[in-house]
Amino acid sequence: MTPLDNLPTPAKKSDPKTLAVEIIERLKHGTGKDPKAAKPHDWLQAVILVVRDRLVDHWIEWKDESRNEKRVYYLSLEFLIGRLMRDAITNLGLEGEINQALANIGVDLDILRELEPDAALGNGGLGRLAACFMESMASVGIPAYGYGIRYQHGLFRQEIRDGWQVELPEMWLSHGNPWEFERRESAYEIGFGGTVEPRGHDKTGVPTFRWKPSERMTAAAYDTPVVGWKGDHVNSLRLWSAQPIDPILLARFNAGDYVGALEESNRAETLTQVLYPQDSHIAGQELRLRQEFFFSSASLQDILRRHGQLFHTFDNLPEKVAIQLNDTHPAIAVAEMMRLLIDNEGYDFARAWELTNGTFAYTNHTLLPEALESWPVALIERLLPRHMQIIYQINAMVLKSARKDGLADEVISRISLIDEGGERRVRMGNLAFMGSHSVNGVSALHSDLMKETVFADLNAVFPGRINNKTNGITPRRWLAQCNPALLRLVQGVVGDVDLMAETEALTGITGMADDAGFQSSFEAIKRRNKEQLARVIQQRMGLRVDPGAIFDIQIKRIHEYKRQLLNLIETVALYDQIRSHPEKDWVPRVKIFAGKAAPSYHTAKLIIKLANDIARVVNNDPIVGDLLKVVFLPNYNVSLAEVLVPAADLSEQISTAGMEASGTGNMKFALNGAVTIGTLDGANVEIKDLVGDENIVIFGLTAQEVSDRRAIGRDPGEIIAASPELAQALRAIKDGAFSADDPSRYADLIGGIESHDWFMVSDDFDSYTAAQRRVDALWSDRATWNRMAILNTANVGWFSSDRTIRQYASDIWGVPTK
Ligand code: 26V
Repeated sequence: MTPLDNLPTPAKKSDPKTLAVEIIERLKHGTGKDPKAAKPHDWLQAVILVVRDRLVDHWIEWKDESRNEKRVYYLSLEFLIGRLMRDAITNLGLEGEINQALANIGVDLDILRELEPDAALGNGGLGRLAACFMESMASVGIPAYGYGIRYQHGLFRQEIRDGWQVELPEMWLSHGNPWEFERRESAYEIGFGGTVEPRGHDKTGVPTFRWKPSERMTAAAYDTPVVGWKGDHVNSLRLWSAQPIDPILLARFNAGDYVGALEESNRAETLTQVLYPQDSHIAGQELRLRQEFFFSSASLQDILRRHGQLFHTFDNLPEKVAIQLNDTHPAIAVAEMMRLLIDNEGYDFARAWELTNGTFAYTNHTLLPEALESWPVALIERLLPRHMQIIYQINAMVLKSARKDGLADEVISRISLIDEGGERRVRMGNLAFMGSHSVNGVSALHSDLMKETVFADLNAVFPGRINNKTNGITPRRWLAQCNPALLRLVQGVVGDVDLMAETEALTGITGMADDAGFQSSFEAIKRRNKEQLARVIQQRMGLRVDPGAIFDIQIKRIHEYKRQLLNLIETVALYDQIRSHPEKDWVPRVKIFAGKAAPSYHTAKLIIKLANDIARVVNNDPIVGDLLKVVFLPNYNVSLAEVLVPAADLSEQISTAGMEASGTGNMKFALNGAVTIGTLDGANVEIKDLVGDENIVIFGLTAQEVSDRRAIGRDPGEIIAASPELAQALRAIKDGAFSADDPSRYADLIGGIESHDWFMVSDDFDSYTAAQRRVDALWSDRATWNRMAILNTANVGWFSSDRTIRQYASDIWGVPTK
């Protein structure tokens, strides 16, 4: 009992009047502003601080309550969290009260919302998944920490100038960040370089070592509270920022070397300056490896410190700690954990390996060979010499046992941690795999392909280690917040069930799928969401689109395997046909695209230019009018997705089969009543199983057919010759019909399709256009379309990330959920 235990800590009241008084109070005393002169940004700051106060009470309580329970640590280089205010307000159930409070003061919450910066600390699917998981872990009551990097600059801001992508720095911290708490007490030293020195021998006579880094810096913690549904549990997202140990090297300063005195300081701060914007290609920069080690080491030191304080031993680490690696980006943590246990805690190698392996689990998010991480042995040796030693030792142990089991030399060389073909490199996927007791894929198809392709050999050596955890999305953000009218409508039907906690109860609307009244309400909500999007398009692009048309949306990173090009070529073919027969009874469409291209990915940037070129020509053609419009919305991010997803009629999920690990946008669209046009790839397969064949439009080659065709080899020229529509569209693009200012702009892009077409655009083209015409026919019968849309919403509650997290909790982490 301390004197503090007797202090009353009354929970804060949250009626509109109290809230209004506190908001004004915060404005005055927290930001030093006169309410009469306050700007919207000041009000935003004040509202966030008041909401945050309410979170903090739950946060402290929850930390205390879950002290001795097993904790989950989610290590990810990306957390694409977007805006946080609405999340906190809905999950605390304060929406009505805050609205009322602000109305009394004469401030509009919707205006404030738009001012909150969108935290883009991630590239795409992998980062957004980490954000949904954080929210779900809090919602199902798992004591969890997310660990990542507090980038000064998140993913670049995209502008479109003359149709080309231009990258500008993203400045999410420029107005400060009211959500975070700097934890000065949680700072750790991180080393790089230097030497490994022998120290002596352990009890059994094994030599011991100590790493003496030549370069050192500090990792400083910043915590953001993550509140779960209903506000019962609040977890932490802990992001690390690099800081110099000595801000100024005094000796050099005094010697007159003012710039040199700051060298170390600048070097440290550079480390967490910026998120790497590639999501599909390893460029192999040293700074990236430094980021990976920096945040892995800081996180592990933090985890071990907390564990040591509670239990005074690490013998029980796997019983109390689960560490999930989000892809291989934190894979170096496997070697760092070994170093900390052996060099700092005195464990022998075998026991340290047991503890490490029992604690770690690894999620793979892509099979693309160019995205599989590996680092030159020479680089790791220079930056992390002790870790390189440990990696060799792990490798020796695993390969020795594989040899004993009679594995062939080719197999041994494929599972080795060292890739010996050319410059020697460390395979981070293999390190993560060996160091983990569980390795999972993110959709049923992807997990099967893992076993058949990249991890086939490791799967044979460690049978049963690979498992599947199909991705999910949080229904709080992706239904309640982005589409409150739809939630109200379905809630009215399912009655007294908490759809945000039991999202599968959405099946309760199945019986209404053919009900004319329900259909018309459902359609009316979609219509209003489309009108809202039309306003955004009007404001940002100065383009008027007809909300009565099919809103056909493809939003995701721009990548050849995602095949925005297939969609664009089909758009050209359709345009051509409308022009030839404008009198026919066409179904009006608005084709909407958004997404960023990696700055160094030239083909992806050219695809953006093509979309804009096609848009310019099509949108200004009076023959076509409202029958077809093409829109490329700049600067796709989480906030824009929240407007686009509820406004879609048709969801484009058209990757080359076998290449999209899961997709999560596909789930968001289906939940909001869009029909999917898609290939049998990633989680599309599971969407089809849930909604039924008649409520999804599937086309194209299967993953098996794609791999067979690639093995046999085929001539895209022949395929194109057999499809007059495709040939005509390709010719138009290639000959400059959309690029009169530079007629040969697309010659190479189209040439690539004609010659090798790795992503099988031509193979799937006819099947895709036929599927699009099926969509037209289905749309023309409104009752049929509405039925399909309703049955999508009804049947995809299973994709709640609460379900995914419960599966991780029971199958991998061994932690209870509520
Ligand atoms: C790779 C790299 C390479 C170095 C620079 C930065 C960087 C960032 C990310 C990646 C890996 C990208 C993998 C990825 O995002 N996979 C996506 O994961 C989603 C969530 O599981 C899944 O839905 C998508 O299908 C999958 O493409």
